[in-house]
Amino acid sequence: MNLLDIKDPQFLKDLSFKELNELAEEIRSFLIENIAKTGGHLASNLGVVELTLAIHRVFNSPVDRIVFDVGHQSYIHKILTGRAKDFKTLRKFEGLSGYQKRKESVHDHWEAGHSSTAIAAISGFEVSRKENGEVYKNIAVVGDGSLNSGLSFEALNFLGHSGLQPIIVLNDNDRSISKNVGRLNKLLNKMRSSKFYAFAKKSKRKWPKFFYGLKVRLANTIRGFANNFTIFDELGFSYYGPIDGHDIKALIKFLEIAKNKNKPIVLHVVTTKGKGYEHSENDQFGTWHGVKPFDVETGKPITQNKENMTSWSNIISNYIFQRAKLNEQLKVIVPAMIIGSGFSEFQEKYPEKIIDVGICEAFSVCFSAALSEKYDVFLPIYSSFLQRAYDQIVHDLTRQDLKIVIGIDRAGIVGADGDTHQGIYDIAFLKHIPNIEIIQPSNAVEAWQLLDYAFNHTNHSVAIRYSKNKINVYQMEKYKPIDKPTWLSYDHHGFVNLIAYGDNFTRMKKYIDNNQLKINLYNALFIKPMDETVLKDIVNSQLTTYVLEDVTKISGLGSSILEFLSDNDLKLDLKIIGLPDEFIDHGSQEEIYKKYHLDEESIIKKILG
Ligand SMILES: Cc1ncc(C[n+]2csc(CCOP(=O)(O)OP(=O)(O)O)c2C)c(N)n1
Repeated sequence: MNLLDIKDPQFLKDLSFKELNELAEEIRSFLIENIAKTGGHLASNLGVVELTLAIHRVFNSPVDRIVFDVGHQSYIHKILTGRAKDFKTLRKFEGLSGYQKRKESVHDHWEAGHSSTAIAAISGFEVSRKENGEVYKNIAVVGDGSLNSGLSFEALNFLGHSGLQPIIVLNDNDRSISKNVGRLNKLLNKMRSSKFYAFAKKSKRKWPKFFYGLKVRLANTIRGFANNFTIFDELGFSYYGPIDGHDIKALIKFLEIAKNKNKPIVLHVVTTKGKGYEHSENDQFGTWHGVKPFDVETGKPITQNKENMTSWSNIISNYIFQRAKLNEQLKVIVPAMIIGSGFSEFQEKYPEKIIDVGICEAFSVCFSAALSEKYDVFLPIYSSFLQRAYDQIVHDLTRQDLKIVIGIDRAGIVGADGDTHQGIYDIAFLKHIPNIEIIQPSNAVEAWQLLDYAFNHTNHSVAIRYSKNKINVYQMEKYKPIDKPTWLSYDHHGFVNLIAYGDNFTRMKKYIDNNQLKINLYNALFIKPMDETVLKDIVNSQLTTYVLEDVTKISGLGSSILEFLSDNDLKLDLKIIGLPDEFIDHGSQEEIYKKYHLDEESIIKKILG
């Protein structure tokens, strides 16, 4: 069938099991072919093809509400709800989002991008459904990795005693991005290999629906007598599973049982992440979770890394690697992003010095704060995921003036993941908290200088920001120790000043140098505290001064300078160039910069007129 012709999932009701299986294979080929061109979350989607088909066969979307946790595995749902034709634009500027999006379709009732919100979301839907006397089903599809988070557990705790009828489909592939971690994972492993799974598999024989339901109930009762209740039973759910997540027939049977129950249900579905494409199915590390465009034959990325360029994450993890060689008391705490944060090699070399806590950002900060009593702690975490841990930064870390170094990765505009992942709020939500410093290098040498500062020259916690961009490894600069808040100045005999930090400083310096523009430049290595000596020089110059930042303009470095002027009764013609008070959609960094006039040409036009 032509997937591009699909308008809505109704047609699935008329397909035979054979046709459903054929459709599953067509969808797999479509996903591989398209994601090879656009990039995207390949492995997670290949794992839920049959599951998504079965859900849409049994339930009636959009009346029934299907919420995919994170939403990164909702591509099949998009295909079945009439969006296959837009896949060429997946994750591109003004194109199809990589997650569920309400403005895209009436079949998307909830939006995410961060994990572990789906069960909480359907909790809200369930209460309003019940109180408004409506008849429909709320289904949350949640991965085993996302189940680890406190937010998922808070929702399970609520729903289990609520008298509501949510259906939670636990998509258990034994993986988060990398190998899943923790005791819950062990528990699921045990359940996955239990006899009950064999029962589900054996049940391929034709059973009338009534007998089938009876058989399941009987098995559950026996399980209860044997005192073999699962954690979900204990939490107040009726648990069914494990179910073979690639057996459409078994899935449909169990989903129908779930649909007809008026109780909270957990369906434990076992899937293979990356199923049906050799490279992703055999992936042991998680490199196929989210991919850049690749060659379908070889599995190799289409664009190779430029020579001498590497990611900021690698620069930072390399420093920590060197530090670990000398420091017995170093611990790296990672909330589920070992690969993305550049710590795979570190984990191989120093397994005892690194702890992956799973998708538990709030826990990671509280835990690190307590560890800091005896250890030097480095906590790499993406800017947008750190949002989850705001209270732990205030309440547990800085209020007690404990010291860790937080590596804020993916700071600034991140591109294809869009509004849920933009790293544009961390300065705003950190800078007003006492006892934490915020720094950002603009090249590899500064990264080492600033990390040395963070570990050796301050007693407070430090957040070091770095972006998703690639940078030059061998930028030849002399290492100069930094032992206090420092801004670097570049006097170009200009009639105007520009203050920037991080990659924005680097690109503007390059542009200004190449075009020999008369703009004095300042590299604000410290966003908080600021270098007040250089700042006073800037005020004394009385030249119009621009501050450039690719974060929200509200409460960035620019507004700190305005506060400094106000506190010290100083006057300066200061203008802030940054992002407006709105969520920033997906698109390449260049496209987003252009849209918000943050590209080099627009900035210079603004400054020089
Ligand atoms: C709060 C938060 N932290 C980290 C991530 C990054 N992330 C996206 S998907 C994912 C793994 C999810 O694993 P699982 O729920 O098992 O889904 P799977 O992809 O294996 O189907 C992670 C860590 C995120 N989206 N949100």
